[in-house]
Amino acid sequence: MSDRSPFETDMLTLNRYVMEKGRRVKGATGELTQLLNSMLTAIKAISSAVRKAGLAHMFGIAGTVNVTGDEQKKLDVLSNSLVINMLQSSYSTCVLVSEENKEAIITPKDKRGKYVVCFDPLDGSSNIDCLASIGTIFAIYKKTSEDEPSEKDALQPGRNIVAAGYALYGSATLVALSTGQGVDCFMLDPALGEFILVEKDVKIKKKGKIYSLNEGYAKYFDPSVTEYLQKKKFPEEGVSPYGARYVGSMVADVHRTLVYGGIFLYPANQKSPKGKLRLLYECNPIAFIIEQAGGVATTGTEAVLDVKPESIHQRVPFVVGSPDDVQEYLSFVQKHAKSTS
Ligand code: AMP
Ligand code: P6P
Repeated sequence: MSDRSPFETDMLTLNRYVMEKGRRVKGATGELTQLLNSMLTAIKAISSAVRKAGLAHMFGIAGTVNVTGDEQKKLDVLSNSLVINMLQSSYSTCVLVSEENKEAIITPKDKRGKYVVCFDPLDGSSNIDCLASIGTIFAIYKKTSEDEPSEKDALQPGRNIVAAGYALYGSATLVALSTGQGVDCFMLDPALGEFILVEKDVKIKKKGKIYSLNEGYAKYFDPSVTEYLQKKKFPEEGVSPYGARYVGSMVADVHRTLVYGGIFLYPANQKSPKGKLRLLYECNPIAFIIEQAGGVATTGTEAVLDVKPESIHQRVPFVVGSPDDVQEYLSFVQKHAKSTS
């Protein structure tokens, strides 16, 4: 009889892993476990749809736009309804905020639970038709007020996150998940239809060799960003320049940063003074994961997780990655702030 703990068996599925973690929490009712497993079922269904999209004529636009004016692709619409239906039927949610819905979605009274979920059902949609990697991002909070559920329940700083994660639909389908005790990664085995634990307590490198941002906006960058990039491309004698990588799907760029180290930037620029990425369902969940992996996530002026949200689709400048790389970037921001004050 093996004396290895259940956590050490190789074939540890994500559902079992989540269940066993929940059972170790004194007084847990199982509601979060139910919610996480429902989210993972939605991710499996999205993964299946993404892999079949070409054959099922799911490419191409749905002929609608979302709240922030992004053209909605058919897979966007399908993914969004999959997540909403799975989460509401988990009897664990009261408020949902989706990138695809202008208003917060209030769970019907007879299905309500204590959790608020903010999610981007299919991030990187512009990459769908060219088969580049795309992802799903989510963050889970506890409702804190006694009032009737409303979008105000979602306006919590990322520090309040109970659990967050992302799915990456790349050469394989991967889930990175944290419930506050580090980051664990799971790979979908399509033959089994199960996510299998592939790496526990993932930690980001202290410093990397890759920078990642859309240099098409170089004309509009703040001087601090321009100067930082100059240093990465033309370092002092004897230091190798950084490599540049940019997929244009944040989940793919962030996961590469988690695995290889380095820095991902979507800073403010003259065209987008608040940057492009949304705080509640893109930046906060990713910042939570990266901080749990020992990295840093900043708006340039404060930690992302400390931002007090004012609206559910608010954007923030977003720079995340290896601690030494993000701190070096911040040194340029501070230098320019001093010179302009
Ligand atoms: P619950 O009663 O199931 O909603 O759980 C109450 C709290 O216990 C959650 O908000 C978490 O902080 C913790 N917890 C419950 N289940 C899990 C789990 N599967 N993994 C990690 N933490 C959990
Ligand atoms: P740009 C995808 O639409 C997304 O929201 C993120 O996944 C990605 O990082 C960013 O936008 C890409 O934006 O302006 O570089 O095309």
